[in-house]
Amino acid sequence: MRAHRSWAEPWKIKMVEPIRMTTPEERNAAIAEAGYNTFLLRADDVYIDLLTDSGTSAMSDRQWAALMIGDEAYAGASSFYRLVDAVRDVYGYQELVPTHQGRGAEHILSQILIEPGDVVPGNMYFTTTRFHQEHAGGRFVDVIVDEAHDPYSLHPFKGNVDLDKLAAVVDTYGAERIPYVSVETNVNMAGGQPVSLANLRDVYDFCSSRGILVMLDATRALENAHFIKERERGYESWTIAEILHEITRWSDGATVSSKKDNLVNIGGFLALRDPELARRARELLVAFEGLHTYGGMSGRDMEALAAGIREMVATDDHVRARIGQVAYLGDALLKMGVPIVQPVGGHGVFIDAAAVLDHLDQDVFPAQALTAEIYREGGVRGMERGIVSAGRDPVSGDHRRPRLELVRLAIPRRVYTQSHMDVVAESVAAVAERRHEIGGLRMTYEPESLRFFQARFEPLAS
Ligand code: P71
Repeated sequence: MRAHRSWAEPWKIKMVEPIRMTTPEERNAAIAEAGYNTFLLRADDVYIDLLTDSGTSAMSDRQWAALMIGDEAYAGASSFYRLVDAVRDVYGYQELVPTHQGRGAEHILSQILIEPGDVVPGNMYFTTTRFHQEHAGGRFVDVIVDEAHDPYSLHPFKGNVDLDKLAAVVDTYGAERIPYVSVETNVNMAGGQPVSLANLRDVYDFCSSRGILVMLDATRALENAHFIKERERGYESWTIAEILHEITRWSDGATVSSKKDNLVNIGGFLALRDPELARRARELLVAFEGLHTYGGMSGRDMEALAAGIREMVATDDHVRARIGQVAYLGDALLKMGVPIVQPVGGHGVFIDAAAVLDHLDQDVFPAQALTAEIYREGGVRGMERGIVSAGRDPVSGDHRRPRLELVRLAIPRRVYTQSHMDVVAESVAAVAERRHEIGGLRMTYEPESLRFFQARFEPLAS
């Protein structure tokens, strides 16, 4: 048997949705109108939409069929119980607190566990996660391995927690000021980089012996499981379903945005082991999200979600093809000489904007400028993941200056073909070729929090 057989997606296409290529003039006008922020573009003006892999997946025929049997009872819908069963079977958590999406779960978790003055260590920040930790009066402290901040380190598990950094945080603040450690699987802001099972186990041992909880952000745990199977010794012959169980085993609970791995367009949940913590979460849930048996989702949302959770682990080929497509785009860009975060991660390709636009200072928003240019070139929509996303320090009010200044091209699941990926690579390469003509931006409108969503910019006079 050959070592590297070629592979293809384990599905075929039954329904298509037309997309339209715009003219350069239309795109110039659209991006100016959007204040050079791709979040403010109309989707109709986008040709290939790689803004996010969140809520943009194509559902299967089974999931669409599941929508039809959604139970819309206000309380105790059968769809809710099917979701509870799916989460128990696939993730192994007994207590399910459904939410409208991931940030709803982060809000509830932060409110039940964080007291003002607390510190929450985590393996790199995520925007909404950190927002809710700060909103509850806590402070996030980054304890990810140094390699995560280096776009070119080939460390196989750049999402790992640095145990020495974690121990130093516990020494400084004391275990009683640390309600939990927040561990994200396949770390988004690092480029979709995995955590190893050995590291998850070490973190859990360290924390549980000090009375500190471990809460996963298991939003992309499936994609993390794929990398464990490929890269961590001892797991080559495990199924993805088995590895996923092993990931969640080393935790006390998890927040999940179901808009990613779970193959639905909306939904999320908080899952816990401790029934008492779950009781407190449900108390808040009814005020902020909805009754504890729907939490912001309709019956059909929960039904499609339950089906998506089972489907994502039904065959290992699903996640292999998904990550294979991401790797295909990454390889194409590398061949064309575009600097990207390596190893290529799970949900998208991250372009090193600081390297492409090395003539620009971080204060003139190189990743924001490059994202806008990539849209102007080929109608491809990406997202800034650099200084704009990092926001300002709540105490000093200065820009936080992340070491990674990236453009993310996130790939929706089961939506685009290999030819779309070729077009994306060609567009990015064309922009990289004329990189010296690309100037910086000035921020003309800055929201107070989560500014990247709605900030507006204009080109600096060159
Ligand atoms: C992504 C998103 C969606 C997003 C969120 C904020 C800014 C821009 C785009 C959402 C995540 C995520 C992780 C690891 C929690 C959430 C929030 N990601 N954790 O990557 O990646 O979930 O969107 O369902 O509320 O485009 P939510």
